[in-house]
Amino acid sequence: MDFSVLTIFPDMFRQFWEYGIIGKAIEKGHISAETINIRNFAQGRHRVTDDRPYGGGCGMVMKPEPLAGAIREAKLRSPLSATILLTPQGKPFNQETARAFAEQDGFILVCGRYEGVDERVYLDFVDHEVSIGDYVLMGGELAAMIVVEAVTRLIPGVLGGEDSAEMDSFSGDLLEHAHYTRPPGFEEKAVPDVLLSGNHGEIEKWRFETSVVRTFLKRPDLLADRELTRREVELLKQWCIRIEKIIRSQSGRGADPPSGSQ
Ligand code: 6GU
Repeated sequence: MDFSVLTIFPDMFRQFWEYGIIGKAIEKGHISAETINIRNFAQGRHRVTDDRPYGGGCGMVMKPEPLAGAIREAKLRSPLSATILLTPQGKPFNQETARAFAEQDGFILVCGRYEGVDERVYLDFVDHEVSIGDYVLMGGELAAMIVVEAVTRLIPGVLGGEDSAEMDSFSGDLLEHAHYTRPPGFEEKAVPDVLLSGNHGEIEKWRFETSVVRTFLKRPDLLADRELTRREVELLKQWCIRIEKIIRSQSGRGADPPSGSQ
């Protein structure tokens, strides 16, 4: 997988490419990474990369020539890579996108800055627009790092444990189960007995249960948006029965709200 990042702030990526698992992935040849400075493709003594918008208004626009030059250079080096513009107007990036991206040859990640890039670059040089969420950043650099991380960890061999990527939050459309490590007691809170029991069947059951319940409590939308497995439905039913029992045993209790309140 080849990543080329096009940015006017290449220094932001220096540490990023060296850091932890990304650094190892480069060392082991799972990914290649290069940062191309858009400014190197700008003209004139000052190598200006932005200009005022036609039609007026505030903010600046990224000039088309330096961007086009940088993209052409990146494409020469990695002809099979798709060109992605990081922008809040893009398609929302999620785990499904990350999985699809992990199957590709490579990406040229164009980091926009200022109010945006000249429309002609977008029309002629960009294959996909990607956003990392519904909020506005000052540029695409952090978004590009997020895409690189999410995709790289899915490439076979990048993570240590064979199944560590598979077991993560979202891989199975459920949030991950609760985790504990030593010490067994921490500030009066103990590790659940089942995890110390050595009973792998019971541990798996407990993990599945915490996984489904957490998903229900924290991200009910993840359950509502897909077909549940029989096991998941069964588990939620059991919880419903338990909750109903509590409600029934308590229904005679509790003060009525004051009259007039909603
Ligand atoms: Cl990809 N870029 C910028 N500038 N802002 C964003 C974004 C990207 N995704 C969400 N907000």
